[in-house]
Amino acid sequence: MTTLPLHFSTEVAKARDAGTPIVALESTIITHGMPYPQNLEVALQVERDVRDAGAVPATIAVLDGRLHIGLDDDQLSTLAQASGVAKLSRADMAVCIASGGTGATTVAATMIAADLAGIAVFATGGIGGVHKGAEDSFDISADLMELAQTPVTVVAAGAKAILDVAKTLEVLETQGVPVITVGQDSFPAFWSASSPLKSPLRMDHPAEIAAAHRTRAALGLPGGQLVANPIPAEAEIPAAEMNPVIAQAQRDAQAHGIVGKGVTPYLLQRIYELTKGASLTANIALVRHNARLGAEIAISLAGNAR
Ligand code: PSU
Ligand code: MN
Repeated sequence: MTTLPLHFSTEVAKARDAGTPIVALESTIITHGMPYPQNLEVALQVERDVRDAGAVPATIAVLDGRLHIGLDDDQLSTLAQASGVAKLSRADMAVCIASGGTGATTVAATMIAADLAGIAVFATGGIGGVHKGAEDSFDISADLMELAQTPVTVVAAGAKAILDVAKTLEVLETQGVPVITVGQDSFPAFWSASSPLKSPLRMDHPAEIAAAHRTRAALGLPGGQLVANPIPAEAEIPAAEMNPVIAQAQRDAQAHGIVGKGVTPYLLQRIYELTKGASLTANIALVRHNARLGAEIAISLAGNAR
């Protein structure tokens, strides 16, 4: 396995010993997604949601050069208030750890860490993907290639709707990533429950998703799967309302010359301002919903039912 020391929280270490199902959680959402103190409140709430559903949460981050699998409340609180925290994807992790830095893990980096720790399920808000205008910028998130090579099931409310979602689905298909939408035929659009795009695959029960995860491994295929869990209807913002806001945020990003790693955090922040906070309320609802489904899948995987 790994020669890198992993630093487990007391709770996660106990769960590993007891064989309790564990759900990984990312930390970029805390440091690059929401303002303090809401980010801390949400991080703690999402952890409680995983526990209430019968699993143990493992929030992942690099603190002072140590890769942590599970953070205690003090560590979460410190991270939520820290400034200048690096945003770590696959490309950045080794340098951050080697130089004793502190960084929050994106979907790609959280998958890598979860896999090192033997955690098969990870719940988050939305994955990164192909940005609009990628034909010029070449801006395609490393999250997509990670799904193709690291065997973790990622539960998200689809790809973030700030992206070119059709191109994102094309790249996932090219990379051989199963994209499984739960309970409906259309692929969800993050803040909105559905989109005009058809989901490549559909399953309706956590046990089926767990069976697909096991079967992928049995086939000897590398990589994970993307589980698209639509935001609950009562919490969604209809696409007709979101689309002009997303377009405005995109224009603002261009006008300010935002590129690279800065794009996703800028757009989410701008959309928060333009919707007067409504986007964040929806974001919180969908992350909590994904945490609960992640726990159910992890519980199914821990049992042996097929
Ligand atoms: N949620 C947020 N802000 C973010 C992200 C999520 O509120 O910045 C992150 C996720 O961690 C996702 C990443 O993996 O954006 C994708 O960024 P990029 O497109 O730079 O790969
Ligand atoms: Mn990018």
